[in-house]
Amino acid sequence: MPVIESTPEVVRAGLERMARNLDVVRARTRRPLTLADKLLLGYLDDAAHQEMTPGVSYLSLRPDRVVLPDAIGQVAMLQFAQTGRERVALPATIHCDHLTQAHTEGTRDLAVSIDRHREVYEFLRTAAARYGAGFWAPGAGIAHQIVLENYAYPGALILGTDSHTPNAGGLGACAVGVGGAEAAEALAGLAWEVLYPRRIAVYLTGALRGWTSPKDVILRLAGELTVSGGTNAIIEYIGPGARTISATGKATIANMGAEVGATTSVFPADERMARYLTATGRGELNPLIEEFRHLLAPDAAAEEEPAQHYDRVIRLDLSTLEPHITGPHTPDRTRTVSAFAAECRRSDAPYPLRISSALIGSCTNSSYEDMSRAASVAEQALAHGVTSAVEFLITPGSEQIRATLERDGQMKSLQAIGGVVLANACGPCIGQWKRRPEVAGAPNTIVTSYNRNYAGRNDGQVTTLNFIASPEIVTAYALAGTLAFNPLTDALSAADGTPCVLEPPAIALEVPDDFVERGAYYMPPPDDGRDIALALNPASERLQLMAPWPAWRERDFVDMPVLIKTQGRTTTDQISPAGPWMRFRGHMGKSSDALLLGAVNAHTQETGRVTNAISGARSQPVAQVARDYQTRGLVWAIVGGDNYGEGSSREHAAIMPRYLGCGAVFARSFARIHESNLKKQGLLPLVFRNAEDYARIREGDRLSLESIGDIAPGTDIGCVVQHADGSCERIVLGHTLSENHLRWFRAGSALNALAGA
Ligand code: MIC
Ligand code: SF4
Repeated sequence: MPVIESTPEVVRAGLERMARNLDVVRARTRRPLTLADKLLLGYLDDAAHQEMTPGVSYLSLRPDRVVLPDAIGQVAMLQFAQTGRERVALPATIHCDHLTQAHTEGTRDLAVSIDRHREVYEFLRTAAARYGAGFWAPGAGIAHQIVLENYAYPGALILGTDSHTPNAGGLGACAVGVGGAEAAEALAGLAWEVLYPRRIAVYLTGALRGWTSPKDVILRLAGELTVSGGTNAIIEYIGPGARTISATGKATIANMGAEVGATTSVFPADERMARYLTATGRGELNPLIEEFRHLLAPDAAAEEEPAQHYDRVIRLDLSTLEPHITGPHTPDRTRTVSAFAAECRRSDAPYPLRISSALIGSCTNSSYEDMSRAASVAEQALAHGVTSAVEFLITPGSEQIRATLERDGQMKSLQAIGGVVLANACGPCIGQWKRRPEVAGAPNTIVTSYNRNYAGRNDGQVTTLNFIASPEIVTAYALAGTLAFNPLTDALSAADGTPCVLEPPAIALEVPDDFVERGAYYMPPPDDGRDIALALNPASERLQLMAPWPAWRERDFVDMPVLIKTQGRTTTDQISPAGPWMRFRGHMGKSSDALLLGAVNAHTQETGRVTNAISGARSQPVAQVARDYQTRGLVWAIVGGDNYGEGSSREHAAIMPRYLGCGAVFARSFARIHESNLKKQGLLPLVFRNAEDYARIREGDRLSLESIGDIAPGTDIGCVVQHADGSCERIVLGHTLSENHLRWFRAGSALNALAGA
């Protein structure tokens, strides 16, 4: 059984394997390697024969570990159970983080959540024990933070069933978000397949100062790259500026690479990472990292002349970077806080200026350094008798960091201005947040240090506008209570009525000498778990065993009704909403009722409602219509716009359509993880060759794909669009299906193909 901890023996074996593989790769490529090249090609399953063209070849890799947060981890384990394997083939951990509610405060919320979700936690606990994975109980913290504290190290290749898995890039790991089926296959011992990403270099110079923090690096870049600019690319942060950022600051940047769609983000190994490893009790890895440092940084030639070796180079001087704020509703709508204050002071200011809540922490921003800087702002305010003007909530990323901040006083300062400490969990970041009655349903503004801000994300209310900034900037906004405040220049009113301008936060320690022990939240698996029964009640409404999807019936998809043509951006949050639906993540029948509930119907502009093309009934919930088509034996299609399925690795956004009888998804383009999830579940992701063809699809159209059996890698496929008025036209679709992906499609899913192999 694999050792779960990243022990020096495990790490050495991994790095030595990398070195061997890279020798083979170098002999074949004879070109300087970027860091991303090393971190991926070092893990090749077959370095001697692998095709290696960035942006074109699918790489077959052997990852080091798999991380399974509960939300998608449930489905990953249900799918792993389908593979018939006895034990996981590589180190894996399950984390209970997404389901925890944020209604009152941490201790109470945690107790209620444990009770409410007992059934799911029991399933995950028994699945971990039976199959040989480690189990982190509710209260331990958010998976990404726990991985950083315990498992990540420079050079590791980590898969996680969550789009923010790249957080571990802060410690030099190459960590990639995947769907549950992909994770289940890796756990079953199969190589993991990924499109060899393009390489984007962000060349950093200078050093952060004043109010500016690592968060601003990624907020600024999100504006430049947009939500799809990183698709199928690895962002590599190089240049002297990279070394000036703490490991946890790097983690924030890497975490939010998900917001620009990047496969992952990586940093070269450096002394800041060594410092974090030491503080988290893993200093014994440092000599090893030192020994293999040449594998953990780009070749000098690549760093010296990045334009020659990367597909795109963005230069950023940290010394001149200003604090940014982004939102609402999209992480790439970004500007400096100064420009934002000016925007908000205009007489036609577009947002409610009064802030209803300010939230700091989450998997993205709850490090020792982050919270120390936020606490420094709070302490300045306290000295002037100022406290938070609004509800101020703190979400620690883990129990280890929470307890350490409590021991060292930062938490006390944050509480003294009115901060309420929530559970160490996702809570308000993922719709588990219960708003106060006065803001329930009302248009309102929140500021957070989280990473996502899609409509409805935090509290299920599309009327909530979420603006994202660093924890210290969010704390300053909390004190002012209004968006019209410029934290850099404006004065707060002190208790005695005098004006007080906040100083930039004091320089903070990035790590303490040591962290408080992690507590008794971790359960290693027994040596042999085969006798342990999975806790899964067949009558449960929370969990349901998954049956294999039917294989393709070798019939063309003809006359497919279009279930919905979505308008604008369609995120996984819209295809498969979280909030109250999180409860049903382990039960496909139940969760499918929410299919596309948040998506906007391009024909009617309604959200989550469509016309039934057969019965003509208008304004029906999407899932109801899908079920109707399914009952009539019709295969149906979805039509989407650009970057369809952006956001999370939420596999339900692919499983739910599959469960209800979808055959193909047509879009102008796809987000990486979602496209891969569709393929894994045996669906056809197809892109309009001519982007304008999206506009040709009208309400009531039926789509017929020409000869599915002839689809081959790299070939286009025709489709006849039959309009309701009897006219028809032909459009052409492209795809990225490889021979292997087509095998999954024919078998009904990747897991079916695996079982049949
Ligand atoms: C998110 O941040 O959107 C989530 C919730 O963590 C998702 C995972 C999920 O939906 O289960 C993600 O990032 O992949
Ligand atoms: Fe949890 Fe939010 Fe982080 Fe996703 S982004 S893992 S929901 S804290």
